[in-house]
Amino acid sequence: MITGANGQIGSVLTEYLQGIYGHDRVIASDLKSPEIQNARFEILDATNAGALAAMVRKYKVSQIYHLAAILSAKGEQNPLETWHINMQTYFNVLEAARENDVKKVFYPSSIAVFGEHVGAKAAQWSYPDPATVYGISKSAGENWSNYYFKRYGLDIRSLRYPGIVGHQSMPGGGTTDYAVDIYHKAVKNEVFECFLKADTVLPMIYISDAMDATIRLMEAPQQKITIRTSYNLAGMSFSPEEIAASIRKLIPDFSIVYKPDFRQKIAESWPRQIDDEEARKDWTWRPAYNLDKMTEEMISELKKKYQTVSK
Ligand code: NAD
Ligand code: AKB
Repeated sequence: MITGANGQIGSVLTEYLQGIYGHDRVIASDLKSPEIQNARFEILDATNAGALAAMVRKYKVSQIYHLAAILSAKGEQNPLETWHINMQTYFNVLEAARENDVKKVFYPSSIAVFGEHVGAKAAQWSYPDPATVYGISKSAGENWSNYYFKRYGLDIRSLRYPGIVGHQSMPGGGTTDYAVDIYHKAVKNEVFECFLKADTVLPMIYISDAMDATIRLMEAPQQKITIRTSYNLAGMSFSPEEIAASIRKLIPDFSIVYKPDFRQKIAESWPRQIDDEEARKDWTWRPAYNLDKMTEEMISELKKKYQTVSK
């Protein structure tokens, strides 16, 4: 069962899980039906504990991928509502899992748990001092994951995703969203207005690598999972001027203008690099994509998508 399945990650993860477990064994859920329905789907507001638990019982759910959340930039518009949604939905998942014999839970954390005192490169055990309500909620969620594992033996596994870049879906209100939007503008031959400064380096990951890491983590034998808060995960790091240069290798006329807004401050509170040594060691993870390889695939896939749309 997936909560928040219509989002940037959920719409892709649903297909990955269908490929592994079978189309009918994956139950996607979100606040409203998706525009294109490719899965067994239920409308579910995950803040509703009774409805969530009823769905777990109805389908005899064995694994929950809890993606529903409000992300960093959108979260700052309404901090208390963001805290409520991010925490209440997770408590409902944890309790439904504990009471209904759910075997595994996946909790997506974020590089947003780190703050300005961490420095340029975040180690696994760097102190989390998040600057956003989103980061505070993710850090709290990590500690609750560890608590439910230790207290109740619930097998919860978690990754601190960097900004995810993919061609299949649009991002939903984060600070790293620009790194998806930029490719859409480039392929449409439009000027890209960037909300971060040219040299703002952030950790990012290509969607295929993010999915690979998620599945590797979830399929690893229990004894290989040594971290029950959340694993650091790294793909690549780049700035807006570096991604623009990578795009120009394929679309030489591409142009970008910089108009930093409130998201600049959020970006500056995050580390530029992530050390994911523990993930690499525990469940043999390696990213396959660097910036140029990701750019090639993004541009080629988006060109196909926009050609199909214009036909
Ligand atoms: P998204 O914003 O694209 O999707 C989130 C989905 O959650 C949306 O479809 C939304 O309708 C749904 N949702 C919101 N409130 C809900 C509720 N009360 N009940 C049910 N559904 C609700 O986010 P995403 O990028 O797909 O991220 C998924 C998860 O991964 C989130 O927990 C996010 O914090 C985490 N994450 C994402 C990234 C990234 O770069 N995309 C990076 C780090 C962590
Ligand atoms: C965001 O920018 O909020 C997300 C994240 C890194 O958690 N993409």
